[in-house]
Amino acid sequence: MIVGAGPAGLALGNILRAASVDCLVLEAETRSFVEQRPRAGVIEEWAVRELQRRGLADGLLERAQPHSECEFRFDRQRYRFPYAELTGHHHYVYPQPLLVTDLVREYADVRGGQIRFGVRDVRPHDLDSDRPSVSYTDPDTGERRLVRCDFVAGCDGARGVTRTVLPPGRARIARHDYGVGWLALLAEAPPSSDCVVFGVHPRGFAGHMARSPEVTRYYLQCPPGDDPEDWPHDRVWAELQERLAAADRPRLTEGRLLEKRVLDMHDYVVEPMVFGRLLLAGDAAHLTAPIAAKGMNLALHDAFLLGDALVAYLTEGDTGGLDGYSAACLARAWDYQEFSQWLSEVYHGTSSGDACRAGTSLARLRRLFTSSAAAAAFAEQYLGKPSG
Ligand code: RFL
Repeated sequence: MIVGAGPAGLALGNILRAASVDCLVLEAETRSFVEQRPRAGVIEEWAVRELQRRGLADGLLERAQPHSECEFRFDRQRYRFPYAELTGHHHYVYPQPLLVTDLVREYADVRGGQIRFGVRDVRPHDLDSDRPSVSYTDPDTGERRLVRCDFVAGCDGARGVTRTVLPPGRARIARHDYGVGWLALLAEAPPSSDCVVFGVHPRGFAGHMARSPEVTRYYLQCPPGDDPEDWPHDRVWAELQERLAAADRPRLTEGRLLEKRVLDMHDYVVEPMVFGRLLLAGDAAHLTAPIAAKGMNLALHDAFLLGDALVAYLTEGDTGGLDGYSAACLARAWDYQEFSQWLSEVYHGTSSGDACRAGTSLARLRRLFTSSAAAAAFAEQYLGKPSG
């Protein structure tokens, strides 16, 4: 049983179906909602290769743009960082709704996986037994249904139910608050640069990320808890123009704002990720603020490991993958969180109001362009670790 049809749950379902393992995905939202929910865009190359190896990357490879550089802007100057030249690897930009659409279609329409959309009040039961179950309210009849299974995969994201049923004392939830907010914007405007741009500015961080030839994601640092309504169109574009300004570049191409929400930047990690027959994966187990664009990549990493581990156990009785699942996922989750916290200081230090933080965060940034060792280390973490 898989709770949640995001990248983690759907990648997992596809891996199980490829091995003819029966599974049911329960999703609280409708199919069209999950296929349109805008979120991530940056996928690491190792994740693309893993999706490809599992027959899940046809749409992505056809439509995603490979990226090879990013750009930092500060003091109205531009600093290109050629990570592909340093590592031989790329980032791919493929909007999360497109990936989710591909994964739903492959799971439900091609591999014959069962999926119920719009379910209510999902409740896992008997997780400490060999035969757990999940109950839910059927959206068509309003009746409660109970499904028994071998395992429950909790892939229901940051606001899901599976993490909340952990008995007290069985899990440690570590949390880190960055003390900043990001206004996450989607603009109906073509990208204004051929690569991802990070604006490090005394007024706060700003980011530019292409999503498609017509749509661009922007971020503006703001106080946590800010009301998106306090950010009307003109104010948003004035701040973006200021924080992303570069002396040798034209102004950003402006456009209608399609999405505007404030994210309070925080991370958490649940340790361990396994409780009896409940296996957490993706944002349900660890949230990484989108500072380093890592969350969906981690969700896919968990799904690959969990899928292989469940297939090995259910088809051959091999417990090795399941035994090592939590530790292997947590090692990468912590590694990515450390990078996210490091990068956060680069982005937010200059606007912290603390002269020491401002000075050291700019020193961090300059080091990337003056030390080949620092550049190589950054490129490796920015692109993420290959699988394994
Ligand atoms: P998801 O995608 O949240 O999917 C969970 C699914 O579970 C459903 N659900 C339930 N279903 C049944 N019963 C319940 N009680 C349920 N409760 C919830 C939900 O409806 C949903 O369909 O989790 P998953 O699969 O773990 O995937 C995680 C990623 O979605 C997330 O980490 C990324 O979006 C984070 N992220 C980024 N990650 C990257 O790797 N690269 C990026 O460029 C990137 N950009 C971003 C991001 C996240 C953002 N936001 C909105 C926080 C940009 C933004 C703005």
